[in-house]
Amino acid sequence: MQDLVNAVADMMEDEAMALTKKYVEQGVPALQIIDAYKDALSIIGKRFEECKYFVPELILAGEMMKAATEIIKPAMKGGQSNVEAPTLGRFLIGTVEGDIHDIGKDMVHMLMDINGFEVRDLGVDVPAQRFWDEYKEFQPDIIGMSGLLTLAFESMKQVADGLKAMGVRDKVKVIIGGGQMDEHACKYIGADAFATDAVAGVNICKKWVS
Ligand code: B12
Repeated sequence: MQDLVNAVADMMEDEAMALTKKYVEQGVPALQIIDAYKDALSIIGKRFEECKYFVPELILAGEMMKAATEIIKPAMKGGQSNVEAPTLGRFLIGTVEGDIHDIGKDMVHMLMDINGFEVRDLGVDVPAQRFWDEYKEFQPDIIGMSGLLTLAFESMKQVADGLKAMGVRDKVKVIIGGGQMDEHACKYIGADAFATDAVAGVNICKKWVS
């Protein structure tokens, strides 16, 4: 799907949407289409670093990804809904304070929902206090924190430290995700696991509740 990767990376929005629709209609697996977008977003990120692209291009990239998700979503759900099915567990997710990137978070939300979790999504730029309040109210089995900026580490650590101070850290699993996350960050933040890929993250969560 190099044509789709190029269309997104070169900001050809109409062409990108038309190609996305075409591939969905041809029955190309949704995750494969998402991978093409991820490849394009890496190119865009690189062009941004090289000062060939600026914030408006990042914004357009975000909008294209969101519009594509809407096109892909029905194919992923396969016309089915989890509304009647028993839930695997409760999952609380949000993009942490200081960070407004939500494309990856929304993908995790969608995949957790499709896989049978009851999901509560707090949105973006979520202060630690909201995670703690929602923990008490929603009683999730797992808390997922998303963040793409390096500064997200501190916000994530604050949430995890607060859970410890509340005496509930051993009652809830914590998973972090986003392009910058690695083993080192996971240890520093005090999370149970990290994922740089939504499918891998969902699989970890499924293992925890099984
Ligand atoms: C699109 C984009 C934006 C858009 C976001 C639109 C939106 N609605 O999200 C906008 C324009 C708003 C934006 C703003 C900024 N951005 Co920006 N952005 C990007 C870009 C190009 C793509 C991000 C993306 O959506 N990727 C695709 C998704 C699918 O990938 P993902 O988020 O990693 O998610 C996957 C996994 O990580 C995982 N995952 C994610 N979250 C979670 C959570 C859990 C629990 C789990 C299990 C898994 C998981 O699953 C997802 C699917 O597989 C990246 C470059 C890049 N290649 O990442 C830069 C990038 C992240 N941005 C960057 C920067 C610097 C900024 C700005 C500071 C720019 C500025 N000067 O204003 C601002 C920051 C605003 C803020 N306070 O947050 C830097 C960050 C550098 C750093 N180390 O901190 C990057 C890396 C670009 C670069 N190379 O310099 N950005």
